[in-house]
Amino acid sequence: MEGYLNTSDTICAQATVHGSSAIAVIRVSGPDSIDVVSSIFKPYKGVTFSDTKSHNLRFGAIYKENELLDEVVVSLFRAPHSYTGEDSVEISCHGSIYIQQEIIFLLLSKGLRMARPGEFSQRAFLNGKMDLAQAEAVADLISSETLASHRIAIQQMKGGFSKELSVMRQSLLDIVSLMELELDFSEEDVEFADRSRLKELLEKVESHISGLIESFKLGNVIKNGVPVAIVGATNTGKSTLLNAILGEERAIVSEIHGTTRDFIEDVININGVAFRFIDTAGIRQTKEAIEIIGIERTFEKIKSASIVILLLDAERPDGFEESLIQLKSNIDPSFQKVVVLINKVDLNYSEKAIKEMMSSVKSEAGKLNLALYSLLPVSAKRMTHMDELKDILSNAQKNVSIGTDTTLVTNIRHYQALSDTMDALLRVNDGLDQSVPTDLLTQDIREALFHIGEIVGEINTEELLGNIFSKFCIGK
Ligand SMILES: Nc1nc2c(ncn2[C@@H]2O[C@H](COP(=O)(O)OP(=O)(O)OP(=O)(O)O)[C@@H](O)[C@H]2O)c(=O)[nH]1
Ligand SMILES: [Mg+2]
Repeated sequence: MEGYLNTSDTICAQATVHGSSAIAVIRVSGPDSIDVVSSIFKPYKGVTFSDTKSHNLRFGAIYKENELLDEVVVSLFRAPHSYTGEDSVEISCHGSIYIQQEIIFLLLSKGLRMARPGEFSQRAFLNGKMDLAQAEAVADLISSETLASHRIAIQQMKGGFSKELSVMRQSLLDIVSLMELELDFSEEDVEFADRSRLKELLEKVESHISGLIESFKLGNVIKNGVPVAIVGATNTGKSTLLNAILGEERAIVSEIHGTTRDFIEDVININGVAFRFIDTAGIRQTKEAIEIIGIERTFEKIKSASIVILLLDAERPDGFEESLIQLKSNIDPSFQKVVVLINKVDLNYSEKAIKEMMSSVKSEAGKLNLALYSLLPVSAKRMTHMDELKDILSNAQKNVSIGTDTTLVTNIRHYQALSDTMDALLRVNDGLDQSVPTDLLTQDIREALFHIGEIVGEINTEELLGNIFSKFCIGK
């Protein structure tokens, strides 16, 4: 991670994906950007490149040993009015792999250095163009694949989250400065800060922070996909269902019981929300060591799912009860929804027979006091009712369709820092109740401030920065 705080040299990297494309962009940033690009690029008309005004485009040629390498368009941004806050240049060349490589080689031969992953954004952070939470949102924005995750990232990148944090930070600073004033006058035994007023202010901040901590559940789900576990006895058609939903042969299907040993997962987008489907090992009594591990994992996957799809086999109605009992004892109805599917109804069942199966499931669930979000007969093999199933899932996650100004915490680092902030504030709360001396209380508030500061990067270490920015792609 060495050198993550060093911004004195000039870096370059390809900003577009590797491989051939119509156009590719090569990015250069740092004090020598303009001089170095001037030495390899000649505009066709007008002033030399180094005399170009900021935010202008120039059309011209790049030569390699007097041979035309490419005709390119080059944009120039002078410090501090650029993404990184430094002098920056972007070369748009034709996207052949050869041209891209040769331009990079030319730049390196003039003394530039290849950028590390995320180094452009990291420089933007170090030059005060954005805070750490915003810089992290840039990475989230690039990797967001659904409307919901896009919205969260945009909101955070525009500074919505940072603003909320700064309001809370200010409240805490107000509180702590009142208390510290009190300490200065401690001999005179005055209380500038009315204790009940302090408590009120603290509680306001606490409820805000606990809201943000709570939002992580949803935020995480949006970022990584709503986890949907497909569970049931062996051979009920779980893997067939996964394949039907994904529209590809992702999991092995066979008539042998216990085919799926380890869970398999994949993400698809349903109405703008990512769902992560997890096919699990079928549940049955077994002595087979590997299968036992697989079944243990099934139970773990049930625990972390937002939605659990229980698959029942129409051919084996005698197994319905046991499956429902097992499910009931493994879910938490306060946050998990259960969708029960009766599978294989393509096997010549009359409508009456299907209805009977449905009502028997309903009555079993009723006896167990197990709330079913939905109950649906399907054929995974024939892919019937798949659109209906997707609508059911989509509705079950309605609250995931978030507005444009909602703040959701999606980053585990932020979640951790908020939890640490909360712990410190709760200590202050207890301290106020127990009339703990003011200087100890202020210490805990200072600690809370420290953890909030960690999120936006007011407190940073080289190691932390290296850790965050190394997860970016090169060129960003
Ligand atoms: N007729 C019919 N057969 C199905 C249907 N869905 C699955 N099957 C068959 O049922 C058998 C088991 O399917 P799988 O998808 O492997 O079942 P599973 O639940 O993943 O089984 P395990 O991984 O062993 O727990 C296969 O022979 C499938 O072709 C269906 O809707 N109709
Ligand atoms: Mg399977």
